Amino acid sequence: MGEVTPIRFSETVSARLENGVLVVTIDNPPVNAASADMRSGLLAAIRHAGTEDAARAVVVTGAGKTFVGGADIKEFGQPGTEPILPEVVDAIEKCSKPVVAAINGPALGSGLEIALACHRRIASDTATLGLPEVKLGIVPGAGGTQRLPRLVGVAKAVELIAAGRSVAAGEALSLGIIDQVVAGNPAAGAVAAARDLASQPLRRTGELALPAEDPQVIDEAADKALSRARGRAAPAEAVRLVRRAGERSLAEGLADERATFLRLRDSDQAKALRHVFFAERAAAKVPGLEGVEPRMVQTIGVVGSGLMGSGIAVSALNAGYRVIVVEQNAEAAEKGFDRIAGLLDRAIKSGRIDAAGRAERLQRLSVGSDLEALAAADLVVEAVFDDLDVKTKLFEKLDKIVRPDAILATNTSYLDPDAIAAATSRPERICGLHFFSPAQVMRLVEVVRCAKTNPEVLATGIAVARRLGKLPIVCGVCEGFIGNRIFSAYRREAEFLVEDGAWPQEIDAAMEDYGFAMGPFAVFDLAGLEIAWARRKRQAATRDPSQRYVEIADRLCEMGRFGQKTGRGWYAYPDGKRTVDPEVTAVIEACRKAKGIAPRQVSSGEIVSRLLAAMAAEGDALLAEGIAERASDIDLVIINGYGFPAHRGGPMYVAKEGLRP
Ligand code: T1G
Repeated sequence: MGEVTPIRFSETVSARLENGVLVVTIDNPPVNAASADMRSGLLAAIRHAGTEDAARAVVVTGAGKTFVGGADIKEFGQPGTEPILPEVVDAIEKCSKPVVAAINGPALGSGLEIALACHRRIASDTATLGLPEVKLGIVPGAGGTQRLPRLVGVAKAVELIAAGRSVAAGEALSLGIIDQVVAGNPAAGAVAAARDLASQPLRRTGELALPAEDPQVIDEAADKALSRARGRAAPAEAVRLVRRAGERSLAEGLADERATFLRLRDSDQAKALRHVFFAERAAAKVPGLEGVEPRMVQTIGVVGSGLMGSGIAVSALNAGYRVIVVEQNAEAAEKGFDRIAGLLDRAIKSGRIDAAGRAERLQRLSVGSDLEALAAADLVVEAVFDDLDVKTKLFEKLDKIVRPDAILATNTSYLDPDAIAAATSRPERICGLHFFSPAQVMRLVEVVRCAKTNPEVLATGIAVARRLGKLPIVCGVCEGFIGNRIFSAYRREAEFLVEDGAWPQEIDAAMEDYGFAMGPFAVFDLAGLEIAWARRKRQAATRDPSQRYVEIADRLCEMGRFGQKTGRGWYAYPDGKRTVDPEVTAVIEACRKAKGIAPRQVSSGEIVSRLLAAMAAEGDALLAEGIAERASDIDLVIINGYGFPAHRGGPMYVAKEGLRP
C-alpha cells in the first residue's frame, strides 16, 4: 500500500493519496446529498488534484452505503449558494487527470450527474443509478439530460429521464451508463483503473457524439413518455431537452437545461411533489414505535386466493418470502395456484421477471386447502370474503394453529378489526394490512393499529409492507379507515353535484383534467356499485333523516346496474367503451324532479373545488378522531390508493396552501 495522507476540503469532503491516486470521499450522512458544503468540497478536491503533482488520477466515492443520493432537497426552497453543481460537474469533466467514479451505492440525480462527468464509472453490484428529478417536478440540473443520451442514446434517455426510472447496476452496465460492475466496494478497483487511465486519452462524456438511432424509435419513446405525463410539466421538458441534445452544442444544451431546471424548481408542481417526498419520509416515523424492533418474518401465509389473496401472494413472492396460500378446498386451491402462476406469466410478458425468476418464485410457494399448513407462518394475511362472521370464525381457528408469536393480519376494508381480534385469545397480535387492488401493483397499504395491537406487531406489519415495496400508512380503527372514509365523502359530494345539475361525464372530465387518472363515476363503475349500496342499506335505519341523501345510485342498483362488470352502471359499456346512457340521464332527471331541484350549470372549477373540499373536511375529521396521525399521511393515502395527482400534493395540502383548481 502507498502513502495515506488525509486532506480535508470541507466538512463533508476529504481525500487521501493512495498509490498516486487522490481518493476523494463524500461523507454527508444520511445520503451524501450534494449540499453547498459538499459541492464546495468536491470542487476544491478536483482543483487540488489538477495542480498536485503527486496525484496522477482521482477516484470519487461515497462514505457509507450511498454514493450520492442527489441534490439536497431541503435546500430547494432557499436562495442558491455557490458553487452550483454544474460548475463542479464541469470541473470534473474538464480535469486534466482521469477521474473515476467508484459508485458504492445509489447514485441518483446529482449523484449520477457527477458520475456521468467522470471519465470512467465502476459500480458495486448493489448500486442503483437514475435521474429521478421528474418525480420532484423538475428536470436534472447539472447535465443529466445532455450527458446520459451521449451514453445510451436519445430514445433510452427519454424513457429513463421522463419516467425518473432508476436502474440496477447490471442494467446500467448493459445500457452503457457504467463501464464495470464489481461485487462489494468498488473503491479498490477504481484506484487501479484510475492509475491505468493516467497514460491514456480521457473519454469525456460531454464530448461524445450521440449514437446513431432510428428517428422513429425516438418518436415512439417520446410519445410514450408524454402520454404518461398527464398534466405534469417536468416529463415534457425532459423529453424536449433530451431530444435536442443531438441538435446543438453541449454548452447550449446545458444552458437550456439549467434555465428549465430553475424555472420548474419554483413551480407549484415541484413544491407539491417536494411535499409528497417529505410526507413519505414523515410517514415512516410512527409515534410509539421509537426503538421497537420488528419481528423476523420469513414465511407469509395468505388465506384466500381470490383477486386480493393472489395479488398479495405474488407481492410476497416478489419480495423473496416463502408463501403458504390456503383455500377452502382442493378445487379452489388449484384455481388459486393458476391465478398466481398467471400473474407471474404476465410479469414475464412485461419483462419484469424471466422464466428462471418464475420458477424460483414457484419453489417458494405452496398452495393447499389445509389451514394447519399455516403453523409454519410467521405472519398470516387473511384475504377472504368481507363478512364479519366468516372472518371471526377463521381467526378463531388461526389463533389455535399458528405459533404464539406469529402475527395475524386482516385485509378487511370495512369491517371492525377489533371485533375480529376479540375472537382470538391474543388480540395483541392482530393488526390490519389493508391492501389495494391489484395488490401486486398498488403501492399503498393501510396498516391498521387496533385497540390492542402490540407495538412490535405493528412495527412488523410496517416492515413487511415496506419489504413488499409498498408504502405503509398507519391508521386507527374506523369504518373504511383513512382511504375509504375519504372516498365515501368524495362519493357523497359527487352525487350532490349530480343532483345539483352537473352530469357524471362533466364531473369525470373536470377531475380528469385536474389530473386524476379516472373521474369518480368511472371509478365507481370500475369498482362496482354494490358494496356501497349494501353499506347504505346497512346504515339506512340509523341515518339522520335531515341529512341530504341522494337516491340516484340506489335506483341504478335496483335496475341491476352494478358497474362495468355488468356492462352498465353510471355509464353503459357497449364494446367495453365508456358511453353516456340515456337511461341514466332519465333516472337522474327523475330524481332531481322528485326532490324539486331545478338543475343548474355547475362549472368545472366548482366541481373540483367542492370535491377537494369534501375530501379535506373528512380528512380533518379523521385527524380530530385520531385515526390519521398527520395530514400528510392522508395525502399519501389518497395519492397512492385513489389516483389523486401527486403533482397537486393531495387534498390536505391543497386546502392548507389555499390552492385553486
Ligand atoms: N435531499 C435531502 N434529504 C434527503 C435526500 C435528498 N436528496 N434523499 C434522502 N434524504 C433524507 C430523507 O429525507 C431521510 O431523512 C434520510 O435522507 C434517509 O432517506 C441538480 C435537481 C438515496 C435511495 O430524488 O431515493 O439531484 O427522514 O429513508 O432508504 O439534477 O433517500 O431520516 O430525516 O429514503 O437509505 C434527486 C431521493 C434530487 C433521491 C436512500 N434525488 N432519495 O434511501 O433512506 S434532485 C432523489 C432516495 C437532483 C440535480 C437535482 C433515497 C435513497 P430523515 P431514506 P434510504
